[in-house]
Amino acid sequence: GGVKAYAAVDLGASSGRVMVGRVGPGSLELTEAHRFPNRPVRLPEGLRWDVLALYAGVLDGLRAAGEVDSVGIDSWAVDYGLLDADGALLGNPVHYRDPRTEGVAEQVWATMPAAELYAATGIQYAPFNTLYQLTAAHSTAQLAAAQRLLLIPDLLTYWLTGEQGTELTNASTTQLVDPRTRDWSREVADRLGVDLDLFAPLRLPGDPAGGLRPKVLEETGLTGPVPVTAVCSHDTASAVAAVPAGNERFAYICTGTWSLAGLELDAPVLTEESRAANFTNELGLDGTVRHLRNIMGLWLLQECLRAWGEPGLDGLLREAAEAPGLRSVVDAGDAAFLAPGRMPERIAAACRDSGQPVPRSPAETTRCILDSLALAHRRAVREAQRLADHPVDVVHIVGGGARNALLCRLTADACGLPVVAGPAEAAALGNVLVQARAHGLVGDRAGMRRLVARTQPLTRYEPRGDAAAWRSAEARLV
Ligand code: LFR
Repeated sequence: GGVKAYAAVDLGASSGRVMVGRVGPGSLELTEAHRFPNRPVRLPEGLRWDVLALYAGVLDGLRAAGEVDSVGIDSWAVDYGLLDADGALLGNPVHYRDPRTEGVAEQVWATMPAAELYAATGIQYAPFNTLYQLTAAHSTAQLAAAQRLLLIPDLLTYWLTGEQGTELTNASTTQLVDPRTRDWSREVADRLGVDLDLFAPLRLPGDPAGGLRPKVLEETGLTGPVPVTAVCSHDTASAVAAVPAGNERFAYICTGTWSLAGLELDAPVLTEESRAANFTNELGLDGTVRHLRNIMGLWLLQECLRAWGEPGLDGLLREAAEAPGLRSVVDAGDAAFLAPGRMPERIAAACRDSGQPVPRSPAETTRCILDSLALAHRRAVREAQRLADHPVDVVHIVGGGARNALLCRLTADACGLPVVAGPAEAAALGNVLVQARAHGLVGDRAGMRRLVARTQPLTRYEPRGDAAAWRSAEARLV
């Protein structure tokens, strides 16, 4: 008795899913109701998200999920849709990998230097931060016609419920929020000419976000009322909320298209050193801060697989595990790998340019990518501890990469720390748990984490002592 069902909509850069989490006293069970591709589209005007296909996927997923007690939505960060005065969407949301932001940051910094921007927002430089996207869009007809800006999860929530809001964890990735006040930074907006009236009022994870509209109930076959609950709508915030850590001495790596590696803190680290090391301070559940670095992540491998005609991953990983380790490494934090296309060639070029052997086969390239990711994980985990003066005893790997045993083992070796891998569906679990907590079913953050640790399968990897090899590989990159 007392078991409730929550639908978690979790949208990633390459696929979306609707999961159903069943939560009872001491129990937590996650099943997949529906999964659908997220295929960006190249239009003459640039790279766009097919957000109507995503919305259709959400509706299909809710129909497949059946009766639930609430719905929550999370997705990747920074991107948005614009609405006109009638509340209609103006064009397809621009993909964060669209090149429109090239060179824009320099323009912004001429008005507000990067150091001041970091001191005000705590957000690391990335070309795709919403702030730079809005600057790139400055004189477009679309922005001139826009009355409202909704971040992707807020846009889908609006279509489901008719209600508009801006969820805080995702809002922090716009680079327009002050992480100390957890409110908009008027200073940044005013100096850089961003109209904050574009944004709907802020809401917090756990806040009510309306109910499914009658037409949505009809389309999904659900019986109302079905409330929608604001969750940590930034997928990384949801994933960190579900990290099964037993105390605060942990680092996490959220692996998927990206690797987001860092710490959960009570307050932002806004030092110049932290900025220079390109660490961000994104807002999380209950006023926490994610002090982390964005690393290119499994995007490097996904793009290679696409170039190789999608060979089976399992066979490739088996061969990569046999290939010689740390032969060549590339800087997996380098924004040069951001754009899609020709990834095997770009990795080969990076090896050649740094005087290292060029990988000769898909297995060797795969090994080079995973060694490079592990090395980037090592650097991020070590630097975060130093910058935040916050020691860690264990590294938690969550997200899709938790299923990649070779990546987890190499990360344990590289960090010289035990790695606890899982859950792979951390974002969906964090989404479910915030809904469950809003409805009084689970306790505080520590209680949520205990529930994940007790109910989800986890794998532990002990580090093997080849620290010198990783140190010398690291030296090759600087
Ligand atoms: C991960 C993620 C990262 C963000 C990137 C772009 O899915 O949300 O946290 O930096 O996508 O939005």
